[in-house]
Amino acid sequence: MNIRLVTDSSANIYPNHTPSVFYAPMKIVTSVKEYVDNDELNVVQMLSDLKAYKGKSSTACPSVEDWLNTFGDADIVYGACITSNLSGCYNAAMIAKAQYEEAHPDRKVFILDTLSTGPEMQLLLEKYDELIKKGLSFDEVVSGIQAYSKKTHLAFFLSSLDNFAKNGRVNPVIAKAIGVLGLRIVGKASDMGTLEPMHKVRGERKTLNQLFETMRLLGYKGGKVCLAHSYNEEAAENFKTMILDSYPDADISITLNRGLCCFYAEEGGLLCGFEE
Ligand code: X90
Repeated sequence: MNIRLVTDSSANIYPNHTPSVFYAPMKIVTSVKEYVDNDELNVVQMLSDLKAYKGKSSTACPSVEDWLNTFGDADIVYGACITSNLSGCYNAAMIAKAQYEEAHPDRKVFILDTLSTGPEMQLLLEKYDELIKKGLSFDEVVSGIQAYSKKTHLAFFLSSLDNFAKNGRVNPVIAKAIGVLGLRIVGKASDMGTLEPMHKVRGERKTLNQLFETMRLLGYKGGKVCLAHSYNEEAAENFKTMILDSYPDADISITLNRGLCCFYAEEGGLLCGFEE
């Protein structure tokens, strides 16, 4: 039985990722160039291009065909998608699922709308792998992942909401009120799968404290954590140390955001996916 895990590039999957995951790339688009968020993308170059570029920029989700490519010829496909409340990604994946199952009636696809993104998706993909390795049936894996996804969360800090506002993915009035130089926004993915800003903070120490406080409020008690930063390894390491001070046994990993998350989380941002 050929089983595949699939996701989109907002889950920050790199070559040789364990477990093995196939991903459909998002796109970052300007009037002069289209950046495909795949293994060939030079994110540093893209960010520096975008800094110099004064025009409009936006993003686009993978096409149905991109999704079908990730399915390959698997008998069973399990997927995790960025929140359907901010992207058409889930919708495209569900069309791909319908086409795939119609063309191959003996094959099955399940796509989870994670109502989140980035490192929370990474946790979900790792859980899928665990459930598959237990030898569970399709229905058992599906109910297992649905139960687990109710116990995982995403908290973050960002240094700007500009790209969210410009792309109509957060209220521009809120974005403007927050867009003061030097301030960071600490927030969470809401239960609806939207961005919920919660606090404005100045200074790294205060930011990390507020982020930790937010995690605790959401029920964090020492479970697994995935951190994903936009070229801010230092904050990620400091935050890891802060969590370990309170929970020495916590399993904490750190990854670098790929193109899509770097575009929205902007340079310096940190995303934190964790178990309750
Ligand atoms: O379809 C598309 O064009 C992609 C749109 C993606 C929009 C959201 C990207 C989020 C990246 C930023 C911080 C966390 C926000 C959490 C909200 C659920 C990560």
